[in-house]
Amino acid sequence: MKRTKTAIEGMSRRALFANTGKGAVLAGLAGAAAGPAALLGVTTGVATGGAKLARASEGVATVAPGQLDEYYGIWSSGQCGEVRLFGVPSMRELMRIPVFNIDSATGWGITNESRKILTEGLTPETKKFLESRGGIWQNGDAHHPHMSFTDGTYDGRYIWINDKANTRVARIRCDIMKTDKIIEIPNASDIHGLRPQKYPKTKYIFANGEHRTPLPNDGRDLDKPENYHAIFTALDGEEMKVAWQVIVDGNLDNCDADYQGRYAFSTCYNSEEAVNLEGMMSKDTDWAVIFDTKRIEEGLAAGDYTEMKGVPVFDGRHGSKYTRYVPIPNSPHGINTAPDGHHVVVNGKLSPTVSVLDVRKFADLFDDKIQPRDVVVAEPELGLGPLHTAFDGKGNCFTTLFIDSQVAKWNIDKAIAKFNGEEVDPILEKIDVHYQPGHNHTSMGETKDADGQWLVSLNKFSKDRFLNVGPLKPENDQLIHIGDGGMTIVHDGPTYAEPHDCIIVRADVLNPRTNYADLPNPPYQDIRDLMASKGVDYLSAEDVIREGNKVYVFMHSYAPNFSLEQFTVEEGDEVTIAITNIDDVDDLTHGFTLANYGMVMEIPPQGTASVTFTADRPGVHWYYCQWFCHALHMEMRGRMLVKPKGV
Ligand code: K7E
Ligand code: CUA
Repeated sequence: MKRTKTAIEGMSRRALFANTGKGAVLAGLAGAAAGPAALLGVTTGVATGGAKLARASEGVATVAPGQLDEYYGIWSSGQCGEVRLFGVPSMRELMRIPVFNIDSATGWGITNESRKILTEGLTPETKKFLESRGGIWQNGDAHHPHMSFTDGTYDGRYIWINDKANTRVARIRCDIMKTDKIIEIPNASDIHGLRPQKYPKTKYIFANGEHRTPLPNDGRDLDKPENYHAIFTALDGEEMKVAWQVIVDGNLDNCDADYQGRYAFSTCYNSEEAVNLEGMMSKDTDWAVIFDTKRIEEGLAAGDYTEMKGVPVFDGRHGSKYTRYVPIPNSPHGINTAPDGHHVVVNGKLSPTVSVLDVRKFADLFDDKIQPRDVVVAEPELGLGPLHTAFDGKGNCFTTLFIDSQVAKWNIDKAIAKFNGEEVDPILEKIDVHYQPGHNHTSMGETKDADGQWLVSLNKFSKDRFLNVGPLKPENDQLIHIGDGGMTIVHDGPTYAEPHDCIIVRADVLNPRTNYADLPNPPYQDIRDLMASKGVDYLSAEDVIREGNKVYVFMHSYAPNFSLEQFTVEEGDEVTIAITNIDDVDDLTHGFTLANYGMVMEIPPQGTASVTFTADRPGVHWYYCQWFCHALHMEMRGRMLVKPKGV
């Protein structure tokens, strides 16, 4: 294959050095071959004398074909409603996990198993609302994917993610990398910020209800914004049930938790409680609100709450013993706990500052021994539009500056020293990113195991960075090396709408299965139970069972065959088709697509999948396998014959 010369290839070594701004780009890295940097094979001709690594300003970095990445990147997808798995540092997209979206490949939203997950956690009101709308939400807006913790670091069990569009929280089980639970959060309106408890083992998932609405939102107080409220939710991540909620002042934005297992905290904007832009920006300060989970649990035991839609709801507005409000300059957005376990960075958004809180002062604040602003230990000015902060585990922070299109690297200790009057500049370095960054993430950076290797900047705009694809452009996720020697962009990664957030997890933390054999709590338990109740063995099924106007079609598949080449039903029958994939070869997924009936499912190795529909179209309908599985994959098909009524 002909290889195109990259820009760097055509550049002399000297020019490359000169181009980087930091003379040390290649120097100092030759010894790094043993670290993750060694994976950075380079597609350019710029050799680095034995070391496999080259870092060049906006260079090309790949993990060589056949080599595995050192980290999983777990990406949200915004209004696409799914989760995506990336390899880091290659930035290869590895997989997509349907969550709140309808997925044409796997039949998510179409199969019985996925529809159960998509419907069972909805409130009765929403179920009723959706009755005439297909029964499930057709969209979601997934922002914040976060993994379960044990002792302050990822434990590889679950990923939770919010749906801002339809007020839900979903959970992905990491053994099969599929969504297994979705619940709607009652009383709240639009879940935005989401974080799991970090210590000792994730129990609560904290979820911010962003928008303020009347409580209950049933038509009362329509135009009385003074009666609107935002609500904070703690849900039990294991049970996937709401544990308790807290009504707060202002709009809740993002949240995080401490490393001690006691406090959670959220940024609040719109302390003005206005309903338009002008009103929301009229004051100079908003706040961070701190929740004391221990006090709340005591309040729960003491019955100090109101029950709303079956959930204990606490009043956490100003003056409550369950919360404290820390004034923060204008409209803070991201809130991030540092791996040192003590510092929390609140990102100013409309203020050029970030505010650093010290969790060790929170107990005194709740005991009213100090004032709210006394928990602020630093407030460095970083640049325009600070949105989110990531950490290297060495006391340094990386804050995205949306308006400046930069990432600022700064040091917490220096920021504290400056706050205490010393003449120091906490800013260590700034780098241009392309363009307008939102979230950013470091490798393991949201855990106590932050390793300071990689930073991903999720940029909202790509503008001219890629071939023009029309008015709608991709976002641009840039990979930045942050080891010793300064920050260097090594990869541009276009992404489709709109990954707000990601986490970067060491590969050894996740160990997904390769098939569904003997899977605990399988999603197909219901359909296998149903088969068993009719005396059918799912492994050898080739049965058509009629019960009144219900028809059950049970098959198994093995490349390149379905066990039934055809079956006949009558117009108007309610048909359930269930298929078990008995192939036990790695990576051998079958599919089932029923043409012109809108039915599709993924049939995973040694798993079972099912769909139910009404056969209201007479005629011959081919079904086929949509996953390339065999040289005779095209031939893997059969016919559903639908007899017209009365024939
Ligand atoms: Cu877009 Cu985390 Cu929803 Cu910030 S959030 S940018
Ligand atoms: Cu089975 Cu294609």
